[in-house]
Amino acid sequence: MTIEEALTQLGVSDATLTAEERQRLDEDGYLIFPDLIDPVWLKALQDRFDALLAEEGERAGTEVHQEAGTRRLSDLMNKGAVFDGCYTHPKVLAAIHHILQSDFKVSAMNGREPVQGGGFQAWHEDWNEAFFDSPEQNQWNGAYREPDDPFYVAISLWMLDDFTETNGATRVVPGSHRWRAPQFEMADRRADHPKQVLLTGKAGTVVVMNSHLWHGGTTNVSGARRRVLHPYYVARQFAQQEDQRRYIRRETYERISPAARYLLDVEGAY
Ligand SMILES: O=C(O)CCC(=O)C(=O)O
Repeated sequence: MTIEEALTQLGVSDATLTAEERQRLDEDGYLIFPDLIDPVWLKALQDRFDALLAEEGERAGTEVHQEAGTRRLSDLMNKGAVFDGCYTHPKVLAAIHHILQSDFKVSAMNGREPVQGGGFQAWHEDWNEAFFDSPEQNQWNGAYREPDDPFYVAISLWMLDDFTETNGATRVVPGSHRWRAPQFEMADRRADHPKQVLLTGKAGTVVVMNSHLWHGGTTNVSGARRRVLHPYYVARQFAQQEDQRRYIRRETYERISPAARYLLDVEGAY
């Protein structure tokens, strides 16, 4: 299978995105789809999110990582058929393909919920620069990326609650996917940026974002719930954040389509 065949089988065509939507991705580095999740599916996603938090307790999120001040979930592709339509959604996939312009796979699918007073993150992009402070130290995934290099990572943010001014909505700097990483440009990566935008939206909204865009969670001041799912993608030649072949369960493998198996890079696992 090729990525083009997988995308076609999952319902992506040249008409899936409008010219205006492609332009937003190119210029701003992100695209907002309001009401992408219908109310029945939204409720099912919320309920499963909460059931997993209750069931997994202290170990929730450990397949990838835990983060102080937040509740996190990981390995969601193996934790309910209700999540199958998230990482395989045609609009999301069309946008991810437009960003990456190459063969790609799912890197991980995590959940994140900042608790009251928590959730703040320094400006980062989701590449090696997120974790190391100098190009010499950048070893994660083996490729230091210059601004003119291809894009390697892209993510979608599935809002399961309203994202508001006060409950820890994600902030972004439009256009910054074409810049060097924030630690090379900002003295204080916790500071406000003059061009920053807060991604507010109603529950059911999905944002697709070039993960080289400067972004970060903000503090949940109000304490209102702010659950999000993060289906996250990487250019196919690189390692996944969560090794899908290691985690894929037989029941998941048997449930999902050949195209979804290709996206997870687990073909032939069973
Ligand atoms: O959930 C968010 O607001 C963004 C999370 C994020 O950027 C991260 O965990 O790296």
